[in-house]
Amino acid sequence: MKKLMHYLPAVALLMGINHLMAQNPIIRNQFTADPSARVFNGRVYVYPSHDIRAKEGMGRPGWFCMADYHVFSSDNLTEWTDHGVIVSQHKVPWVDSTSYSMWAPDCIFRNGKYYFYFPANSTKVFNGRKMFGIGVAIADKPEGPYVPQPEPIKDFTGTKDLPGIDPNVFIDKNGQAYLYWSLGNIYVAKLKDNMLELASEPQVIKELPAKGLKEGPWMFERNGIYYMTYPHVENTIERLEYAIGDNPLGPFKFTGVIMDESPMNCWTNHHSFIEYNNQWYLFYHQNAYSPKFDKNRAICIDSLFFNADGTIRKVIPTHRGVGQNKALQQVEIDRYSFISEQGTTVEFIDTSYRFNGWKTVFNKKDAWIQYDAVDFGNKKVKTILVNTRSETGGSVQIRLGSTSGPILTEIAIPKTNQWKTVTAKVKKPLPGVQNLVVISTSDLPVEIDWLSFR
Ligand code: FUB
Repeated sequence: MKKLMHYLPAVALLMGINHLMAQNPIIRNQFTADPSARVFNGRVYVYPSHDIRAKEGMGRPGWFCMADYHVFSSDNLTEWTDHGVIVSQHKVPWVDSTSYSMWAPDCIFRNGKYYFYFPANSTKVFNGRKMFGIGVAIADKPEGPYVPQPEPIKDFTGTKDLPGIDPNVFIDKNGQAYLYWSLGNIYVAKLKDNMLELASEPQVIKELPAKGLKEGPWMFERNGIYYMTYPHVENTIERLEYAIGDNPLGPFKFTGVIMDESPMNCWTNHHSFIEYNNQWYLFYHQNAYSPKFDKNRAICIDSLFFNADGTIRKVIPTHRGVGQNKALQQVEIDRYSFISEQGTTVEFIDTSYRFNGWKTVFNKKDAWIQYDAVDFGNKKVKTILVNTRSETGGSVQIRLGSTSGPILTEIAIPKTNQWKTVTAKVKKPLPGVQNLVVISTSDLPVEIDWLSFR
């Protein structure tokens, strides 16, 4: 069974099935990091880095290891399509194809073309270290195929490669494009209309906190305010901060923290913002599938809100993430909205293959977990399916809305060492979008992987 689960993603890809369900993390069959999200033609596209497990001979041991980029898209932020590899270190002429250094990218649309910007090590040296250059690959469609330019972006003299990582491109309302990047600090320069050459001398964005690494810039404009947002090491690891100004080149004023340091101690964070269907979202990463090695990360989304004065309300990372979960699909309650203080834990199903996800473990009577926004549509469901395991047997109750909401069903969980899908009748037909609460009704330990409705 375990072996089969290992191969399922590969089998699915071979069969052309590459739709991924999601809460947080949103991509659940591979490591992803540094999400740059864009809305193109009414659809959300995410261009992340692609962390992989390093093996002998693959770059620097114990460090980031990235050989290529995938792009993912969705129209509901819940179901994601993996469009596969769009750029690989083996197919860009200037990239050192042994470096596994394809770090945080970005993509932007201009004059009928999609420009994908990515940093990677070239074979050159800068300040005594392997040099990071910034490349561009161009496509007619957001998902590619992308054709890499033969050379990385040059500096303003046009003679030397521009050193830098974490490119981010912003096009202002007047059509002027700007390239932001980092190299300890954050830099900006105007781009020519061809999107491939600098149109101004690079300048450092000086007004950001002087101490501590700053990287991963993401610029956006809202209601005339220009937001320079970036991860910064204020203490020991990165947190997301922002500064505002009234011009893409600044000056900016440090304004606040968007997201605190990772509760999982992931040293990096890296983010982007989109507004989609009248809601703002923050894309970021954590090390959810790799708690002990924070160079294997996983991208997440949470909703983001502005105050009336344009300041950003701090975003608390959640498991539930965003979007509705269709009731006929699997509802992974371990990606909960709320959880009881005692008696409920969330654990990996298989620590030797963490992409199998998590399970909810109830150990106490009245322990509960709440999962919000399950969409029943017009379907009058009659049955609930619960994928469960319990060495003792036990029982759970499903309620609507809250721990004291109407009881939908009570389920006897049989004694079983193996995962088993148990079914029960649902008492009331459920229209629309509902919040579900699962409550243990005995002190006997019960594990639940997912539930679903028919
Ligand atoms: O993913 C590699 C590097 O880690 C990125 O370029 C940085 O922004 C940080 O997330």
